[in-house]
Amino acid sequence: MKALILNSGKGSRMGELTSEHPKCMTEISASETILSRQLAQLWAYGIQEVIITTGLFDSVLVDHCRGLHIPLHYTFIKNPKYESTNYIYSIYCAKKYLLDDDVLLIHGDMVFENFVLERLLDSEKSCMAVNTDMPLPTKDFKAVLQDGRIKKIGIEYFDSAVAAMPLYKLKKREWKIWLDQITIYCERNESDRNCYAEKAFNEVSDKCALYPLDVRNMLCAEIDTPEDLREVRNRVIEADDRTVYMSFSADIIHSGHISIIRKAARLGKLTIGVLTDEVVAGYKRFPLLPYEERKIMFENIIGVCRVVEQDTLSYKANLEKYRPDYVVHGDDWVTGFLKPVRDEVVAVLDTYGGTLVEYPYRSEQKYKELEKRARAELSMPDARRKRLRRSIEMKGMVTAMEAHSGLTGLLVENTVVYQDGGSRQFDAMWVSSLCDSTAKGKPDIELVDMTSRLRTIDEIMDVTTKPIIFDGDTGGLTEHFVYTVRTLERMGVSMIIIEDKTGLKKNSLFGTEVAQTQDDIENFCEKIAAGKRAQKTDDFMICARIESLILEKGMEDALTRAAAYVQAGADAIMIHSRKKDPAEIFEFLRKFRAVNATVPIVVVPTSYSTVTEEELKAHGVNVVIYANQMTRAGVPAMQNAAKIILENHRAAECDDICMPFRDIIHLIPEEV
Ligand code: SPV
Ligand code: MG
Repeated sequence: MKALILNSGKGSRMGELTSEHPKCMTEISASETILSRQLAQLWAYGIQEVIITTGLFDSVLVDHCRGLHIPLHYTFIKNPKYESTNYIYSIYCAKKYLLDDDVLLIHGDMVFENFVLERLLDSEKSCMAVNTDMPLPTKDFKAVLQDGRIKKIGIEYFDSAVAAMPLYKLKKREWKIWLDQITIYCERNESDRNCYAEKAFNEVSDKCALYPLDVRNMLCAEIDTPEDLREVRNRVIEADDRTVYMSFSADIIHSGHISIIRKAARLGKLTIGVLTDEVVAGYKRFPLLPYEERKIMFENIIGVCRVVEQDTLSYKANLEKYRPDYVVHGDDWVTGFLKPVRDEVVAVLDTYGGTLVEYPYRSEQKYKELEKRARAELSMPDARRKRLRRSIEMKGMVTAMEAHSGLTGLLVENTVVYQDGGSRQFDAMWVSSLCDSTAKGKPDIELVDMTSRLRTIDEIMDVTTKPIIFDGDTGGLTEHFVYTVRTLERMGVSMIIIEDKTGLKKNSLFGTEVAQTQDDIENFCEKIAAGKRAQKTDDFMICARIESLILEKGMEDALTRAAAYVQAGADAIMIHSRKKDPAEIFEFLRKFRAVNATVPIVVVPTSYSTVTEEELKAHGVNVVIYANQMTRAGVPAMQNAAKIILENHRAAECDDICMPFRDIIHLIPEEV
């Protein structure tokens, strides 16, 4: 793509202003002339070849260009007959430099904003800038439209016409047709060299497909008179004050981000909304870098004027606060889960006349690789282990879902719901003794040994990145427990929960229906303290689970134990209940929080399942564990499929309740 700028005219309507230099050297701001602005814009948009036709003040213009130190490649063509010819002849003089390439044809007195240039350059077709919002000018160009194409250009057309500006992008094919006609004009007789080049176009417009590009309220104007100059100067100030907003969750910056930031920055002063850690973790994955680091990273990218916090997936609050002229985004959100967010952006921009600019989304393999590496990093023991503590600090309350295999782990890892313009996913995984045992067809009585339990964890870790909370049953003998702590910590598990029971452990949901013995406080405290002494990092958490309510030992006992376990070094307390309503849990929370505001509290609302996360959070809960729903949902579904096949002597009848095989395959990520 070459740019052709026509500057042979004398600009006599400008009066004094063009007495010593050509019109294109008129200052439109303290630091810019019409020409210097055009050239800087061309350079910013990657154009390297510029052909400038000159006339009067030829050398002044050449010196001006050279003095700008913009590294463009210039060809200056002086129209020797600038006094007696029009720019049709200047184009003819430059013809040999204009063959076999797309051409951006610009009149030397055109002032436009970057977005106009960008839209011209992005156009797949040959086009001319028009303005359908502008009243038809009496003296300037109009374009006659027919079937969506431009049929005639001239100052004399008013019917079916729109205001048009001499700023064109001409694809090679159309340009050749027009240029050939210009050549015919200039070679046949002297008088045909003194008309607008558009006259030649009008004769070949049937063959030369030229489309209007509507610039509407954007700055795109010619300067013919001192009055035009005054108006354009004001509009330049306005255009240069335009603001742009983008939002980012990225923690690894790659060339795709830089490229879209560069494009956005050309449209105006760019503000970047960096999504908070909580939002990123909710809709994508846990960020490798915390918000503060990501903020600094974006602040240091050239073209970024300001970085602000965006604390929801929704842009609404920030758009209303900053009222950017443009919001820039990839076009990947036109469909999919971000569509509601996009729709809201469009609606908010509409309220004050802002514009959404979307660029084609580039999902290149190398970017996918980076994302895979980020996920691999999150799955590493050190990174994974510490993330539970960080998530609790960050969100106040986190949720964990049961997983007992690689597949259920993947479901907990990847299930996301999009709700009310936001998104939700589980923060962690719970490796339940009940479900791990059930998956192996064994009772939940500490029969499945630690080697097997660790194998389950390993299977889950192999395919996931989320933090793991391990159900350690009673923790076994203190002498054994210390080894379990070390092993789990080394593997990258974040928390072990041990319950204050002793002897043959039975599942808590049996309550007092079976014989169960609660450990004495002293013994259990010693186990906790030994575990804390054994661990090597500060990240790993030992949570003491209180069974007093399950075993109907009373609230006082539960609270006494909680205080003692915290004193012994427990990093968190789990309070369990098998009541249908959360009253006793709420009572415990109220009383415990009255004396201890900080130690995290874990709950397992299996029997009192109507309670909401919001209610639990309001009562001071920090971790909510959904302890067995994967297993309980899976078993009847599998049982049903087995029965249907037995009843029908074939599988067809159960196809409807089965996931298509294609979808099952997609659940499992493949290494490439
Ligand atoms: C488990 O999931 O194994 C638990 C929680 O320990 S509960 O089944 O409620 O006891
Ligand atoms: Mg258990």
